[in-house]
Amino acid sequence: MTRANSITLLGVPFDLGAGRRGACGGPEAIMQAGLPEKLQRLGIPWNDAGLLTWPEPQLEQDALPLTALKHLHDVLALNEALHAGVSRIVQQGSFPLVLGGDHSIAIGTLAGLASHYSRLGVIWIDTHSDLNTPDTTPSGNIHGMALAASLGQGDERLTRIGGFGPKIRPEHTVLLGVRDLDPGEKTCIKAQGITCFTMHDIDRRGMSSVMEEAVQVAGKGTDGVHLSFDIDSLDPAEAPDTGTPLKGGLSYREAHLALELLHESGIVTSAELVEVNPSLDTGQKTAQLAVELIGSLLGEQIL
Ligand code: 4U7
Ligand code: MN
Ligand code: MN
Ligand code: MN
Repeated sequence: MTRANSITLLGVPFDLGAGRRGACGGPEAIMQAGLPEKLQRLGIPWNDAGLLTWPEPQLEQDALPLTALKHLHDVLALNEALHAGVSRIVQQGSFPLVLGGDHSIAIGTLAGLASHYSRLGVIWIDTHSDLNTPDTTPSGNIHGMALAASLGQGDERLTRIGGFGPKIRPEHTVLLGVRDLDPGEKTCIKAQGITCFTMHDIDRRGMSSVMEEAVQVAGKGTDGVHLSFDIDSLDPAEAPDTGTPLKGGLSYREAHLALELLHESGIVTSAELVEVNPSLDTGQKTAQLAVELIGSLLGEQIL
């Protein structure tokens, strides 16, 4: 929480960017799991902007072939509204903490932020890189394209949410926790020169060293840094309730350390936590984890 006088929570109950339904229940599950009490205990001034609402899309979904950009019109309508919602929070001098929802909502979050920060750094903690475009996507699910769209790659309707784009630049973008890339995503990371710390890098170097470099890359020459945290970056043993779980993820302790180090760095000016899917029915475990991780990001300490 740098430069902000408070935190503002904004829930985004949206899941049409994902292949599986259910992440729309994420914001309520995270609140129910005790986020208000956590913020209270930390003594951080906070507001609740509630759950975002957005207009029904103008075009019928079935006017589009359900192949390369699934539910495009819903994703567009949601992200235009989210752009405005996040922009308003920054305008008020508050720190936006966006609760998803699937990761396609990052397009609107970044649009709202980039309308205030002209050189925004991004730390994207995720199993995946979300760098697909309509030409490379194996699924057509837009949550797998959110980072690409924000960098200006792919369908123009997605890259120009808020009426402008790109929102961020590859040299200020850091991926961390990556362990599943599609062929087009690998090409994109190399071609664009995006800094990418895979699970292999974290195993070899340790989270502390990797995060130190991530903070340098995202923080150098930028006027704000956004954390986009996909809960599927954790190992499914810790975070089972998510749409695309994959073994070999961050441990509970690595994830906490990452967020503690980000807090210590003092560079983070906004955050979102996405892909908690409570409908997958393993109780509250994943939502509780989300609350604990947010605590670390906001400065909760052992001693
Ligand atoms: B998430 C995937 F093919 N790459 O594009 C795709 F493996 O927001 C997964 O990171 C995307 O959870 C996952 O559909 C998107 C797939
Ligand atoms: Mn993601
Ligand atoms: Mn993911
Ligand atoms: Mn996922």
